Amino acid sequence: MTHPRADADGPAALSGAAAALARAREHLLDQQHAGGWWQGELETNVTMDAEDLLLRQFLGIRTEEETAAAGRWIASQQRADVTWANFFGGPPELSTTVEAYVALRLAGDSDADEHLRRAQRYIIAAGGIENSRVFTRIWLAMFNLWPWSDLPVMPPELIYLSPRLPLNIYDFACWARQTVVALTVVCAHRPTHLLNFNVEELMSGAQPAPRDPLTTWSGRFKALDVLLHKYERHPVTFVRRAALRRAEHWIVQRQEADGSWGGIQPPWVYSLIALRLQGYALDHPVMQAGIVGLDGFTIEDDAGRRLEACQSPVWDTALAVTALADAGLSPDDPVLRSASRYLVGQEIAVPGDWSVRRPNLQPSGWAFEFQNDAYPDIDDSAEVVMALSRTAEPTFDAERRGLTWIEGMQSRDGGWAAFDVDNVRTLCRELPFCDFGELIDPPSADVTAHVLEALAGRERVKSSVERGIAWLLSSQEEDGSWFGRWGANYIYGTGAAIPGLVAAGVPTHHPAIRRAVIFLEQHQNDDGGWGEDLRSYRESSYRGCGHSTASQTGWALMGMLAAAERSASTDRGVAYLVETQREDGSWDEPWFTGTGFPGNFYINYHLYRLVFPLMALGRYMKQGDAHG
Ligand code: R01
Repeated sequence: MTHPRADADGPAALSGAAAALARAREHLLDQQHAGGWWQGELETNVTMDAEDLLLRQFLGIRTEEETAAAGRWIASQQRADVTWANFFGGPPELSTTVEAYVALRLAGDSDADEHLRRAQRYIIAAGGIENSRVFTRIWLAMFNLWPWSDLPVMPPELIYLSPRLPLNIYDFACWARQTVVALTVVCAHRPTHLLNFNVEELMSGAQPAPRDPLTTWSGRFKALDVLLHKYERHPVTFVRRAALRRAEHWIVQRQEADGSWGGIQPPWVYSLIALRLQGYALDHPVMQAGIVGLDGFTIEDDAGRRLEACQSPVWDTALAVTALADAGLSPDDPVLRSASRYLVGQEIAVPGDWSVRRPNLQPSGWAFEFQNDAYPDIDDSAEVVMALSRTAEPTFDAERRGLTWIEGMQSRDGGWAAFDVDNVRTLCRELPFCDFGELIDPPSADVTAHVLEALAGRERVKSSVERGIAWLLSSQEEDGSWFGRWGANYIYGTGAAIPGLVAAGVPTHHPAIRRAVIFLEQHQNDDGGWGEDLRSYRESSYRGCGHSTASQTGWALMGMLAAAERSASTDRGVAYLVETQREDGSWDEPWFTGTGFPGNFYINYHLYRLVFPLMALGRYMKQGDAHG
């Protein structure tokens, strides 16, 4: 089969686009599961696989077979520069490399092996274990490879802080909250399991950085940490025991039906360890469900054994429905109907942690994952409601409940965050314990834009939409773009904001929309595509710049098309998609275009390379038809 070549403009571009669209549509249709859903692999980094081996070692359930398969995968991810990174093409990551190194030692590799000796040299040059993140050092401490006394203290008594007080657990974003509560239990127990090797060779001897002055929060918390260390030597035992029991119950109450916690790996593994330390036997039903559940997040193929940090069937299904509807499937098509029934069945009917701030709001909403009731998120809920409205299934009641929940989850400032309202207290970030990822969940442009799009054209409370529009307009960047919190990066934010604003009634000639179009046009690559390097989260010179990818080209095109932009630029963008499409109808995309935490945790959603180009091609074709 040959690729039809699209000319830069005119009917040839349209016919090339039509053929590409048909091929992509077939490919996506082929991937639907019998239950009506789609699920693309969710690729992150090898800390998942290293920590899985360490978890199994800790629980005493590690098998030779699993170890060998995980070891093969981890070794296959070591790059030519002997380090491990957190994303394709990314810089060496010290903590990830330390964890991969320890896992390979566990898998039987010797510190004298060439690949580990060279990794060791990098680790030392990068500051050694001393310079690695707190999580990494906690894992090492659990195996007596790092002193517990050299870790910041996070006491389980934290669970007693009232939701009104700063630093209470509900000030943390849900992903950090579940991780932190479990880790306070682990750290209170200070377990030390012995291994038959040590990693002295990874110590650089570096001294900790000097404390910040007491005029800063970070300095004050470090001073407090010194006091907490003294307390840890003689914690008042009945208070400590009661706090541990309370944290234990808090954890147990939040286990999901699939055995996970929050459907994500970090709280899952730390909760299992915490409960084991609280005396839960391996055959306790909670432990059993948790351990067996991990199998559902494990992928085993020729490349080895690896774990997904989380799974995205609800998200992928909503996006697939929208893409197929854009690609011309009839609302009545059985494919869309079965997907719609799947999504309706996933609606959440019970309160969750979000209810702490919204006690009177009726439960509804959708989560990212198969079996996650405690943490519906606003982004998924918006995408699901939009998908449901594209099918002929009678889903009006679910849509209405979902929209009411979404509306009720608007933050005070008018924007929408992923999981919570008004989760904006930045103080958490200053805790010495919390050197990982993002700690809070403030409103973001991408989620707010998706919500505006979902609310558009419905009988809604007008003030809610107007405040959302105002929030989005005020968060536009100087250069006309929007920051992408959950996708990389300004191309994702801008590709979401324009359709959201336009759907909400902002005219396409509005100056904000014009500036956004100019941003996109100015960042189109010579090959016609768009791409944005993840370094854009740290260095402004990378904003909107990077190797073209299919998903990012899709986002940019959807932004342009929503702005009613039919120009040489959109034609060239479509031609890029046509020319780079694989014969099987999908696209290659080794680059990570999903964001977990800006700056250090990224996701390659394997379905993104297909659904977003398909949406863009579908919308392009529709506009072509409309223009005759
Ligand atoms: C993690 C971690 O592994 C992780 C995994 C997944 C997420 C959160 C929200 C959504 C839903 C998807 C994934 N949408 C808002 C996004 C849509 C694209 C977050 C984190 C790593 C370290 C720690 C995630 Br600490 C905690 C969790």
